[in-house]
Amino acid sequence: MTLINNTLPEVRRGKLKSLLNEGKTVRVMEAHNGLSGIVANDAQVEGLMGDTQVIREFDAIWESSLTDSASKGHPDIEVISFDSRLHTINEILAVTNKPMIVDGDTGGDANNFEYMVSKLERAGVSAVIIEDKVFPKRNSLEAGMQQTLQEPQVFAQKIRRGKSVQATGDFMIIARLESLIAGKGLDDALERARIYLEAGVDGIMIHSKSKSPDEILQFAKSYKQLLSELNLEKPLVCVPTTYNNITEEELSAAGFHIVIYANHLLRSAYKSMMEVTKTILLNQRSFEADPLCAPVRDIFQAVGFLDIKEKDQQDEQSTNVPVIIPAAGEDPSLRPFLNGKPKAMMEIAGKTLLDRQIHTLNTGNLNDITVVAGFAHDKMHAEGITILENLDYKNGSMLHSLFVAREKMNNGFIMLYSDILLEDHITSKLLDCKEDIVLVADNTTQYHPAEEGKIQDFIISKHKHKPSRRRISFVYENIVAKIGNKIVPETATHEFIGLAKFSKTGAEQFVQTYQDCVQNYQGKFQEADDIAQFTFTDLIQEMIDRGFLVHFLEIHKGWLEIHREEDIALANQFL
Ligand code: SPV
Ligand code: MG
Repeated sequence: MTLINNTLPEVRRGKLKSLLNEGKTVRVMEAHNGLSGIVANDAQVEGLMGDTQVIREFDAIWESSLTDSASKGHPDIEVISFDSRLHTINEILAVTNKPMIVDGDTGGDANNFEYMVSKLERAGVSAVIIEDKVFPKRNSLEAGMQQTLQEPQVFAQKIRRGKSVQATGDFMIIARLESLIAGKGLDDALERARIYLEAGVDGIMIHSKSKSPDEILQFAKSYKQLLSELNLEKPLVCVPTTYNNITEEELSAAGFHIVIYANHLLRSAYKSMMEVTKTILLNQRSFEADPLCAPVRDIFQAVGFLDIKEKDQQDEQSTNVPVIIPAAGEDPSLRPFLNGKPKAMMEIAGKTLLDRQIHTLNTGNLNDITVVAGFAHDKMHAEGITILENLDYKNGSMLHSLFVAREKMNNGFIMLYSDILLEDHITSKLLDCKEDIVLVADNTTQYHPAEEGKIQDFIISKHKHKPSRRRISFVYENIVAKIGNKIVPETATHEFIGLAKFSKTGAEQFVQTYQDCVQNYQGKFQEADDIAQFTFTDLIQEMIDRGFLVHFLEIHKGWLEIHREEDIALANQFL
């Protein structure tokens, strides 16, 4: 259980009324257990409206009878006991802090309903909605289902009894009209609305299973008149499951105050579970299903396990992520300057390239550094690092050198190309990134043409930050869509600078994909003419193609690649 969202019943209960009093159209998402409660509670999109930062999220949680029953494998016919429902309700309340509206079905008889109101209010629930059908009700969405409505006066008495046991002014009892579901028409719905309002109900929900919103819009119009006739202000609720083309804005304009997305988390979870089970059955392993699943770490994050880990590790410096520098290849273009030494040993302003890299990494508390040497490996040296050897460096790419340090990848790692000089702030920004795979990417390519004759690892980002016609332009995650050195420079949004971070999960995904490619593929692979020479960027592209998320950390300058004679001059001057 995550304690982040924990709140007391008395703090939560009145939140729904407050939102309605503020004039907000309350957006509600269904939940059917603790985890879906966390999703409904915490889901957010961020954006900009003009210059103002906007966060959009759900305002409240719907504890649905359909999804609570279905998640227990039962039909929605009031066969799940109220105690069992209450157990789910408490499970969700324990890990959320937004107001909850409970689907009370018919509420049972008036005595049952009194207990329901009392227990829900005590738990911190903000509202219960009961429907005017006869117990045991049938779910409203299935066409051709026999639906029996309760006598309106009997239902009104149940409302009065519920209101009479309420202990605070915070709690709301909302009556749900099933006239349209039962084919009784608009007049019946309006007549019932009048009777329930006169009985003291706190709001009305009009339900419909029509594909078109016309009937509920018509009802909303008449409801406004009814309220002004009765001199009342009571919120109107809708559940746009079947008529889902209409927007919240349109519903709000029509007079609705609460919009409930009643079953979407359960339906999406079910669809995904079916897809994953079939994928595993077809492949007789789970590898192919992995991109369809959230990384275990995301679940850990959601339920607060990572907070526990952080607390457990408070005294430990978690910054000691291993760094692997593959430095085995020879760079023929710089041969005249190297005197037979590896490029990492080239002196720049009186210090070797490698020593400069080590200094930058140590400044960021990164002290576990492994260099993979190959060409002139006996000439590779530096204080306080591990040197491994890839003696077969001529027959593979830098990726194969990286995998010589496979042992260092187990708990996550950073990879740094051996010919990159960095400003210190870049590594600390990278360490702050929480995503599983993060490449550091320079956006200078968007402003300057690519340099003639230089091989560059280009990136095309998934979201191009194009000016949008929407009123709110959303802040997109930095996700890599394409990577490689054969990308047409004009289409690139960024350049990969040769620095990347992998979390434990990211490293597992990276290693598994590498091993699968090496074992099962032959010939041309991504941009490589032969899988034997496939590169780091080829492997990253393969992971993207398989559905893994690769993020990038955007930077603008602050790094230098030593690849040509003029780079050395520039670095000497710079340092
Ligand atoms: C529920 O979510 O359980 C509801 C809404 O009552 S509906 O399924 O549309 O009847
Ligand atoms: Mg229901």
